[in-house]
Order: sequence, then structure tokens, then C-alpha cells
Amino acid sequence: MTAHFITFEGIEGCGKTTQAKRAEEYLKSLGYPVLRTYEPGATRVGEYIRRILLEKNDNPIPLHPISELLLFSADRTQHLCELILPALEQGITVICDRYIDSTTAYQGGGRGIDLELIHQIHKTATLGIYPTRTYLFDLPVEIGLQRISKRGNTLDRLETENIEFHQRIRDCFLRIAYNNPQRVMIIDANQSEDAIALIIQNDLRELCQK
Ligand code: Z5A
Repeated sequence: MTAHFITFEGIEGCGKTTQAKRAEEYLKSLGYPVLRTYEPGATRVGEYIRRILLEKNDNPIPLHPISELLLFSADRTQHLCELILPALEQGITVICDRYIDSTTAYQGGGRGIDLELIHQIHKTATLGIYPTRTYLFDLPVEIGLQRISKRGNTLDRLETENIEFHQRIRDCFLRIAYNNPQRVMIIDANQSEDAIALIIQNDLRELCQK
């Protein structure tokens, strides 16, 4: 298997982290080396950036939407240089929990930043590295937010946004999928964990043969 760059995307509470872990276990059980990672915050610089962006605080740091976009993008470039690219170069498949589609959906769909500007920034921030497969976990926003609220933690700056904000994000994720059918597989996230894991395993098996 050539090393693949696989991303897991979706609204909050959609279950992608649970499934990213299961996909990692599955590929490892087949003998493939895997790096599972996430955005934002997987590098040392990224930890600082994540704190600015997502600190769970009743009084979050005020941020202009463009500053938010650039901080997620800075985290990404650092992540690519330090972790993703070195792994791919060594033939290690990378599973990444959120990547460019989250920026398009949250900062574009959610915040309303011009999508053309976001795509231009992606070209620079990604160093031209795009995923070969993306699993989009699609779920009604109300269910995702219910799952998150069960955790009972203080919410971060994005989790406290209203339901319309989250609905725009879901719609934008779906548009990305319709525009990129070769890369993005939509998964109905309102199924059991086992049913979803099986769908992904079947797809990964095919991907491994390429
Ligand atoms: N963000 C952005 O705006 N722009 C960007 O460019 C990037 C990110 C990269 C990162 O948050 C935030 O940054 C995110 C987008 C924004 N928005 N917010 N807030 P994070 O890293 O803290 O967390 P997250 O990525 O949003 O993930 P999450 O919401 O914590 O969870 P999840 O990955 O979607 O799901 P999960 O942890 O696997 O499951 C959530 C719960 O549901 C958990 O209790 C599970 O046990 C349960 N679960 C899982 N699967 C199922 C099924 N199938 N049925 C029932 N229950 C389930």
C-alpha cells in the first residue's frame, strides 16, 4: 500500500474521533504503519494556537474571523512540516482528525469568509498536500450538539455558537462532498459505531489495494 493521507471530517459530536481510532486499529491489524493525528494542536506551536482558538473558557479571547482563519492555517503548515509530511515520506499512512474541509466549512460556511480567499490560503498553508480520502460524518446538528452537551464541560468559542451557525457548517460540508465525489465519502453518522466502522473498513480495504 502506498501511504495514504486520510481525513475525518464533520460537525461537532459526529463521532469522527471514535472512528479515526477504529480505522487506525484496523489498518495496524492489517500490518500497515499508521500515524493518527488531529487539528488544531498536534505540534508544540499548535498547542499554543489551539489554546487561543479553543480554550474552554466563559470569556474566550476575542478574535476577528480572519485571525481565526489564519491561526487554523498556521497550525496546519506547522503540522504538515513536523508530522504529516515526514510520515508520508516514510510510507506511513496518516489519519488526520480534521483538515482543510473543516476550515472551509467553519470559517467559510460558518463565519461567512469568502471561499475563494480560503482556497487561496489552503494552497499556501497545505504546501500542496491534499488528502486522498476523506470520510465526512453527516449528522443532524441537534444530535451532534446533544452528544457534546452530555460531556458537561465548559464549551469553547465554536461550541457556543447558535444552531444556525452549525447548520451552515453541515451544509457546507455536504457541498464539499458533492463537489469532490472521488475524494469524499459521506457516512450517515446516525448509525451504531460498529456499523460505521464496518463501512470504513470495507473502503479502507479497497484503498489499500491501490
Ligand atoms: N476547526 C475550525 O473551525 N477550523 C479548522 O480549520 C479546524 C477546526 C481544523 C476542534 O475541536 C474545533 O476546531 C472544532 C472545529 C474547529 N469545533 N469546535 N468546537 P476539537 O478538536 O475539540 O473537537 P472536534 O473535532 O469538534 O471533535 P468532537 O466534537 O470532540 O467529537 P467528534 O470527533 O465529532 O466525535 P467523538 O469524540 O468521536 O464522539 C462524540 C460523542 O459521541 C462521544 O461521547 C462518543 O462516545 C459519542 N459517539 C460516537 N459515535 C457514536 C455513534 N455512532 N452513536 C452514538 N454516539 C456516538
